[in-house]
Amino acid sequence: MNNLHRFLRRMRALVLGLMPLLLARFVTGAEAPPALKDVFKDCFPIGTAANRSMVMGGAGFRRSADQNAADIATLKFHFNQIVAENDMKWQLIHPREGGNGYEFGPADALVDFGLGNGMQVAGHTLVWHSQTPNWVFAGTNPPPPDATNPPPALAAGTNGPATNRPGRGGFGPGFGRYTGPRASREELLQRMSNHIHTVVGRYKGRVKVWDVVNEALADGQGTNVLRTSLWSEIIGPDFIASAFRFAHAADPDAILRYNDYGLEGAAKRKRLMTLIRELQAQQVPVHAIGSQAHVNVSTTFEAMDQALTEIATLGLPIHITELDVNGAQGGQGGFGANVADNAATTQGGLVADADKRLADAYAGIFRAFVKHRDTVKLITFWGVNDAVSWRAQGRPLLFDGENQPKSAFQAVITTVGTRTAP
Ligand code: 9MR
Repeated sequence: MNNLHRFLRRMRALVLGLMPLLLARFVTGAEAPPALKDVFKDCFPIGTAANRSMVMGGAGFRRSADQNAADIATLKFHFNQIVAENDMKWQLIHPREGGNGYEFGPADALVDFGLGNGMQVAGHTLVWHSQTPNWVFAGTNPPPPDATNPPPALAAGTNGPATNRPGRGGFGPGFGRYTGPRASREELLQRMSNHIHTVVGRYKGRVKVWDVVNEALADGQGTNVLRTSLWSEIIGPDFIASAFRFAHAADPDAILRYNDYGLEGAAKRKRLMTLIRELQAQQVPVHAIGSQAHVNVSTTFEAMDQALTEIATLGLPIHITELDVNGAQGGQGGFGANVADNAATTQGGLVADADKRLADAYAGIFRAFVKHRDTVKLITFWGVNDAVSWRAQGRPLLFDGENQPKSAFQAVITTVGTRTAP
């Protein structure tokens, strides 16, 4: 009997001692996952958009303080590049006119957090039709007699009458449909110059890459190259060239990106090629193409391969800037990323077999990134996990709301093995 008791006591101690290990294995299903940044270290940095609470701590939008702490741990473990999801947009960093009109706190915190954790930092975004306060476009003085408003058209800009007029949400929630007296071309260029010099100048040498102009291309099947916006209407199509020249003057060492969505589609890509070739012909300092890649679970290796192959002919590095893969039924029709359309593209529930579809799509997409690793110089996800994603209902990321890696995570890390000699 004593022997039996001794044996049972020993067994109990053994089981209790092994419990943490057994539990860890049971909970995670395997050993701790490898860090994405390590898996792809020979290919490209792996980054993410981050929100304010992740770099400042505390509770976040839709997240308790504990959940936010877990999000931060995932961010630090897996990613070696970071960009502010919102805090460098004009509306947030420069809400009021004038030198005292800036709010740098959250952007400063993001840059400090990124550099403090050994991450590369990107800046998003300097000039965009959305999330720009009305004061930027408002005329404060009557235009001088020689003001050019409206301006001359770009020679090869091929912009006919507008087909992409700002409509519902055209300039972003709460900042749209500015209908008051407009600034002159000169006045708006001056504001753009002040903004870019101040923001880029502040982070010079620390923010290495900037989205200088965001989403200037038209959508749809029309013939216009550019979207009609207050920028294009007041300054003219050359607002793009001016923005890049200002940014280059503010930090000659920064990598300057043109950033847009939907480049997986032929019509949008054609517009990109036209725009960038024209900027190149004019010696405008565009250094990289930012392809947002807000794609969906129907996206194939072939589609991504073709897009990257064509974009690469511009001779510039490609950065994947806002990657997510929408699993919602409403999002399977295209690659758009207008904020105003987001409700529709996340409706209808998830597609059937969503987890597997997501894993298959990510595998194909990453296989294409790895194949094009000589051109694709950066991959940035648009959020750390599904819970904080702008498309949360489409469950578009590699980690679930508990920061557990999904099967898409496993699918992605296996693609690194598809590297072949160039
Ligand atoms: O994810 C961003 C969301 O939190 C904001 O409400 C929205 C408007 O500022 O912008 C989202 O990010 C967009 C990015 O800045 C530009 N490309 C499309 C992204 C998704 O809308």
